[in-house]
Amino acid sequence: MEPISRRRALQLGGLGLAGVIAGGVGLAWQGCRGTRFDAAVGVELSEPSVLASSGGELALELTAAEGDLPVAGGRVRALGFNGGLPGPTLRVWPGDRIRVTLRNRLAEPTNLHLHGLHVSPAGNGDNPFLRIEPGQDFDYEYQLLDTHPPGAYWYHPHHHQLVADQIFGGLYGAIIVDDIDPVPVTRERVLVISDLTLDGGGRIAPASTMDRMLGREGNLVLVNGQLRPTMTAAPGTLERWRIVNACVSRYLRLRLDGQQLRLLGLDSGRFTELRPVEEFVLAGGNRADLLVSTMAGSGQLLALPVDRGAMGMMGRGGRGDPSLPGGDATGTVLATVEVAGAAASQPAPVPPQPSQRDLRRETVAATRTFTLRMGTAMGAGGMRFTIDGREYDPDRTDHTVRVGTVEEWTLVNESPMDHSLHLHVWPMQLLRTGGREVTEITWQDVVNIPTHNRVTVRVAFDAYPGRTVYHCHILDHEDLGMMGVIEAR
Ligand SMILES: [Cu+2]
Repeated sequence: MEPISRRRALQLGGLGLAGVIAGGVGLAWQGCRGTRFDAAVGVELSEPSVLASSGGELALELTAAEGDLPVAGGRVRALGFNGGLPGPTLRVWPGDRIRVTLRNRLAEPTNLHLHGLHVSPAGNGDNPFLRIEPGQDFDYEYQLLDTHPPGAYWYHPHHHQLVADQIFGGLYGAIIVDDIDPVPVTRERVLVISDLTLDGGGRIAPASTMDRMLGREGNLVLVNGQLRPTMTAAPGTLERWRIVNACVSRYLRLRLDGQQLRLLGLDSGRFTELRPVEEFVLAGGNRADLLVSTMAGSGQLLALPVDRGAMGMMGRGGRGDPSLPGGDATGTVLATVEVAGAAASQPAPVPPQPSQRDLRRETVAATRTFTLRMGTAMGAGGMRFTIDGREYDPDRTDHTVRVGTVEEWTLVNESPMDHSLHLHVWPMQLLRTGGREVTEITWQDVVNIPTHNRVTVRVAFDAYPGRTVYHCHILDHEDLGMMGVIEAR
């Protein structure tokens, strides 16, 4: 059977499950693996296994390998950590030491990045320059500060030019840094949201040049590797959902009608005040710490379309082409929520949260501007993805900052589509985005920079001398060169 085109895949994605089953993908899937997608839909949500620290340490092995992994109720030839997609959830406390033996059983080099953790980038820490060859093992070690912010983080490979393929293939997992002062809830869930595209043989489809330029979006959006699972609860409970956007490029505009949603935090740490929301957007790499107050009824967790401005890049003018990422109007059902039965007893109210550090009150030692652009490459026939006019070079240090200082950065997007900026090791406090002042204290480690717009952030380089990277978290763009090197001294 012929592989379906990207356009066709996107159309199928826009039609949702019914379209997939009626279309080429579902039939091919059925023919090759004897499984249909709809057999898996509605199954209760399962969560990755949990590896928790004890006595101040979490020691584990992560084996990256290809295999026939359980995905969407069937078996898919994919990549996984320890045979799972997602890999195990790591649970640690502030002050813990994490020791990971990474075993590379892939056919290509890889490495490991702990996304969002405020840990050293040096040596065998969160070092994106390491290259672990096929068949090799490597011992990573990460020491968390006692003051490390609680929250949801995640891990994934970070070997330049292989990042998007290896994450699209299935290599990711969640990390939870637990709260010293716990939030009283009825239950917690970890929701790792990822997307992938299967070819006619039930394998992960390769990305085309156009996929990479737009930022590939898979035609199946999964929660913990499941397709449209169900979550059940009694009314009157309080659930805490840790949501990770592990998609390579897709932005998630999440909405769940019929339930009361409040954001406890985004990326790392917690807001001083809970933020009631009807919907919120997670760019690739962002995480939400969400409180759900359950109310009787059934509803759907939706990923609504996000216009990343890909159209402008296509030179077609205007937005909303349904054949392009985010162009469909219907969105995708990620999960069903069924709240029924006798009302449960309410947990104690959420206690007031300590104030987060506010860099707006602090002295700025230096200001910098980072400009993200796309341009036509001479002779190469492709598109260049640059920061400050340069493509990534691991041997070049683009910026040097002083440990112990606060800086103000202006992130400028001079291209016809949205990009994001992810800074390793040090989170960023948002000051202004798209001309709008951010009044509440908001810390993120991935920040969206809208097309032809700018964002101002402040960064506290309070610890950790060493070299690391900043890059667009549309990971196809990172692999195409939209990344730079920063050294803290
Ligand atoms: Cu980008």
